[in-house]
Order: sequence, then C-alpha cells, then structure tokens
Amino acid sequence: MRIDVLTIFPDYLAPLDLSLVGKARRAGLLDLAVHDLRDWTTDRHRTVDDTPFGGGAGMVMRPDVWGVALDAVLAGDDDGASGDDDAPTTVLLLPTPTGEVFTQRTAEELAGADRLVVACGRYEGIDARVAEHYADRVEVREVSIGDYVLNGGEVAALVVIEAVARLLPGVVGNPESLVEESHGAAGLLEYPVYTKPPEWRGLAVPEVLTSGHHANVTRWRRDRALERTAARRPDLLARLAPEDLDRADRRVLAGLGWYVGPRGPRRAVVRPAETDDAAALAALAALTFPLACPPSLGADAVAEFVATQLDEASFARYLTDPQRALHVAADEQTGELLGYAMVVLDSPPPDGPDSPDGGGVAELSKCYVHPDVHGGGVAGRLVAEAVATAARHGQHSMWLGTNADNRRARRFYERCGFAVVGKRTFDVGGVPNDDVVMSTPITAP
Ligand code: JD8
Repeated sequence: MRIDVLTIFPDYLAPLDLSLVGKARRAGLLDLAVHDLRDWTTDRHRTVDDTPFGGGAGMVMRPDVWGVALDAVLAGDDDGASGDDDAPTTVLLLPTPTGEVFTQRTAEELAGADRLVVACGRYEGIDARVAEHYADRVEVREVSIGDYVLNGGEVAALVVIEAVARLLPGVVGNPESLVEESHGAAGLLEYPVYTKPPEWRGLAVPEVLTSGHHANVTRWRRDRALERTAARRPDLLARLAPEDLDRADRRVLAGLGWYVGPRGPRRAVVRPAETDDAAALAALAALTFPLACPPSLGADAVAEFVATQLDEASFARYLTDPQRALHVAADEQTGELLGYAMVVLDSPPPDGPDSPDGGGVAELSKCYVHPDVHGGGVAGRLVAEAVATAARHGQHSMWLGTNADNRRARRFYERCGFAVVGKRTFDVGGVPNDDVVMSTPITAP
C-alpha cells in the first residue's frame, strides 16, 4: 500500500518511523511519504490560510494551495474517472471532527485500498470545496477519530495509519493475534491478559490460566470478554448476532442482566409486576401457555383455560391478591414483557405433607417466557426472584407442577434446584393432565 500524508507539520508524523509501521516501511510492506504542504505555496510567507468567509474566529486553509498539492500527489491516479474497475483504488482521507467515526470496520475497509492520501488540516479546517472537488476523482472519506476536539489532523492521521498498516499482510508477525482483538471479528472487548511473575504485589494470576486446561482457559477468556463488554461497551454487546452466542455465553449474559432476543443481546430487568401490567400479562400468558401444553391437549380446552384463568381480569385479581407475588421480566429499553412468574404463598401441594400451619410452603404457580427469548436466561432470573420473594415471606420450600412430558421444563427446573417429589392431575379446560410435582427447599434470606 502507498500512503501519502500532507501537513504543515511533517515532524508530527515522525512516530511512523518507529515500531511495527517503521519496520513495515523498511521491509517494503508499506510505502509511506510525508509532504510539507508549504512546498506547494508560491508566496514569500508560504501562506496556507486566510480569513473565513462569513466571518468568525480563526483562519481557514486555502483550497488553491491544497488543490495544487493534491493534484501533484495524486498525479497519475484517476481510478474514479477511468471507470476501469482494476484501476488502483485511491482514498483521499480528510481527518475532521465532523467526519464519520473511524472504527475498526473503517480501518479494514481502508486496508483494502491500494493508496491512501491523508490531508491533515489545521486552524479552523480546510476549505470545504477541496473535499467536494476531489469527490468525483477519488473516494473521499472525512473521518473523525472520536468525539473530542484536536488542534489538527496529524494525530488522527497517526491513529488511522497505524490502525490500517497493522492490517496489511506481513506487518503483524502473527496474524492470528488480529482475530481475538477488541473490536475484531468477535465484536467483543478483549479479555484481561497476564504474564510473569505469577504473583505480583500480592496479586496472583487467575489459576485457570496456569492450569494448562485449554478449554477452561478459552471459556474463562470468553466470559471475561463478555463481562468487560457488558460493563464498558454495552453498545457493542447489543450488536452481537444471537447465533454467535452459545448456551454458555447466554448463561454468563443472563448473570449480567442481559437476555438474548431475536435482535441480539438486550438488557432485561426483572421487577415486581404492577396492576397496569394486567393486559400485557394476559397477552403474554395467552401466547406462552399453549406452548407449554402437550400436543394431545385440545385447543378448546387450552382456550377455555386461557379465557378463564389467564385473562386480563384474572391477572388484575392475581395482582391485588396479597397471597400472590408476580414478577415480570421486561426489555430495559422497550419495556416489552419477556416473561412472568407467579408465586402463591402458603399454598401446599395437593396431596403434599401437611405442614403444621399449612404455611411456609409456596407454590410457583406460573413461570412463562416469550418463545423469542427461550434459552436467554430470563426464566432462570424469574425463578430466582420468585424463590427470593418466597424466602422474604418466610416460606421454607417451594413446589410447582409441570406437565410430566415437558422434558425441557423439567430439565430447566432441575437446573434451578427443583426435584420431582410427586405427581398431580392438572385440569385444563376440564381435561385432566398428568403433572409431576417438583419441589425445592428455601433457605432463609
Ligand atoms: C482535523 C483542524 C482543529 C477543529 C476548531 C480546533 C479528527 N476527532 C477529532 N477531533 N478533532 C479533529 C480534527 C481537528 C482539526 C482538524 C481534525 C483540522 N482542526 C479545528 C474544528 C474546531 N479547531 C479530529 N479526526
């Protein structure tokens, strides 16, 4: 790749003689030239700026000086004009605080060009006609390296050139290391890194990293990358594709308060249900209850149950019943309900052991999650909240009934600590269903 930089402070680019970029230049992997813009001035004072049309503070860089300079540097380069598509691709790069934000994606795109010409402005910036003039001759990209104000384009040029140059073939010794980087293909921030000594100022290296257990190391690093990204760059996490997140990832994200929806990770809040949730709860219940019913159960029976037990009026009753505690999981941004759970306090199982005051045994009467977020960790958080609520109400155990053939639900409740302790018949719209009864002890808060 050929890179030309035009600036009134050529020494600002001296760091590009150092380190990897310097080595790449000496190895011929990168052909970089820095030019002093004043070399294309014609007046005794080598003037490159003038007062702004329309008034205002500061000075603006003159288009005519930039025109002569860029024409000279671009000479022989008309990839846009000739329209012949294997002409070398040249990009005229204009660092400016008003540009598109420069990202790793931009660096990857620019690394695909044959040539970059970087025009470093100073003062209040370069006359706007320069970008306009060259737009039909070469690809013009106005980029900003971040939402803060610098005094000129040189620092941005250093940033862009280093980010692009290290993507060029042969510049980074082990291209593998490019893969796992922050902002790389995985879209996550990097995991923390450690080296000798294993103990430093009382701080030890995480044991897993010296365990030699590669799978555990890989998992540990992935978990740390997910944690860091959730904490520091939730915007990046929200961009991840659901298919790129496996069950272990989803468990980690759930523990961080995130669920994985059809559009990717989103923050979910679990909160006590409020009376004005009744309609949304009824809608979610009507959608989710049938999905948990055995296919053998007729639609009429299911519809009967939904209409009489899961309608808005029923939920309005449940929400004002002191013996019941309902929690919902909702998307933090949209408020859309993702799931709900209902606990009935002091409600022992049908033929369960009598507890002296019949008290202290809570029933997890309902726990349903929208199908789009199944496996996203939402149900686990709802059950955890239900158990914690029962504990706060002095309950010492919790039971639930789930269809004996619903293997997925039974596995889920087993993962939540429930165990099968019996069975019951559950009437749905007049049709008896075989449920298993599962129970878990509750430790006082
Ligand atoms: C180019 C002149 C200075 C900017 C008046 C201060 C990039 N992320 C970024 N922040 N600032 C720049 C940048 C600043 C520049 C020039 C880039 C040319 N200035 C001007 C407008 C306000 N002074 C940048 N990339």
